[in-house]
Amino acid sequence: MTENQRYEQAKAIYADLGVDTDRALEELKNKKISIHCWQGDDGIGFEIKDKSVNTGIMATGNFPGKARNGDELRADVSKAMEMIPGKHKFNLHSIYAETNGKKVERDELRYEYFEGWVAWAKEEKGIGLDFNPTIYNHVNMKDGYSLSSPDANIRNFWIRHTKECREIADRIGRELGQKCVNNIWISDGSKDECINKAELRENLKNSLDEIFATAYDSSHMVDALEPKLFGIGTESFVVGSLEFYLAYALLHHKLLCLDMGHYHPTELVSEKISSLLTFMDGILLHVSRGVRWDSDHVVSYSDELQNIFHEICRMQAYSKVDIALDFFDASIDRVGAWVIGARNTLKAILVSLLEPVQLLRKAEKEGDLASRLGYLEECKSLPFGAVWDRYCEMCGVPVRDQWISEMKKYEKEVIFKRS
Ligand code: RNT
Ligand code: ZN
Repeated sequence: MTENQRYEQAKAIYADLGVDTDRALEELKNKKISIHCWQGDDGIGFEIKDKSVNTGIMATGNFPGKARNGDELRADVSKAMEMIPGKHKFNLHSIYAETNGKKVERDELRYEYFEGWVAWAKEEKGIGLDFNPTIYNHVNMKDGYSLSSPDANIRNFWIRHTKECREIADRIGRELGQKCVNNIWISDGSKDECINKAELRENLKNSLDEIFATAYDSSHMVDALEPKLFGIGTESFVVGSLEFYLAYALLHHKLLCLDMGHYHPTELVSEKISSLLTFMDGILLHVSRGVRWDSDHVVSYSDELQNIFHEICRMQAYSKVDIALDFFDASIDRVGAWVIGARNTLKAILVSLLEPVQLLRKAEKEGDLASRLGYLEECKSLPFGAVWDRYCEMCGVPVRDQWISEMKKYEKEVIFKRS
């Protein structure tokens, strides 16, 4: 049976439930996900520095051949994009500045160091870029604190850095003619009990007020704030908690960034979406996978991933949600990691668009709850694979597992040749 015949069969089955698969595929084409640069080199970046320090996050694993410069990283992600259907965005951290061998401090970054990225984004037929200040792995994380530090010099250093990053993000957004999301995440916190929580939070609030004093046009640059429950070395206390940033974002109309790996193991991001969107202008999703205490495994096609997109789709809220990937696995082929996480995310978005929401809503409104559960369960074995395969074929990317041999070829020809 051809791909097309499989698709036609699936289309008829969905049509019986009132779902138009052609329309779902058209809608999927407009959904952009932001592919994160930091999977390509384990989050190291290109900074020239005297001293390496580790604070906040850490990638583990020794898979050979990680990208060592802009050209290699661009080549690798371009390869990954050949295996991911659709046109997307690329998410840069400020440490991916290309300074041409010059040592540039984090509070001295300028747009010009990102021109190579902007030129590449234009070449890659109109992909967008997102941005992030890099507030970790730095000597100025004094005692583990940055924007919340009790030391005003430390705070000011990071305020300057973050203000510059907003400026750079705005310029990138204007150059590319599309929105650039600037997401702020800091690792400030404490390994053990902290008795000074309120003062640290007051400091962070004041730093953010200073950072956001400059207003930008939201069609080019939008700010997001990313909370976290705990991290490596901040097991007992994190300054930028959910409640802290939720309150700040609500008061100041910022995006709240929900990372799937930043909550208690049984606390689900999918459960938060309808509450937050009742009050907020929008949210940024960091699509990730928590495993026990760790937050950043390659995204798999899980119930939670699917439920997140079902929630968004049922609320018709896709226009209010920016979708970004966030994981880093240094133990497997990094191009493969990107492809797996991105394809799973897009697959989950597609399945959300294929849900017979009308039928479900009708059953619920009429109090016919066995039918509601019945449809929900039957949906789990509908032939969405045939629709997904058709989409990959339409977009000219490998169908099903065919991308794996392409990845292996790239490993042999490029990745393993890097010393
Ligand atoms: C860390 C946060 C954050 C980072 C990136 C690199 O826990 O999730 O989003 O992963 O900024
Ligand atoms: Zn994140």
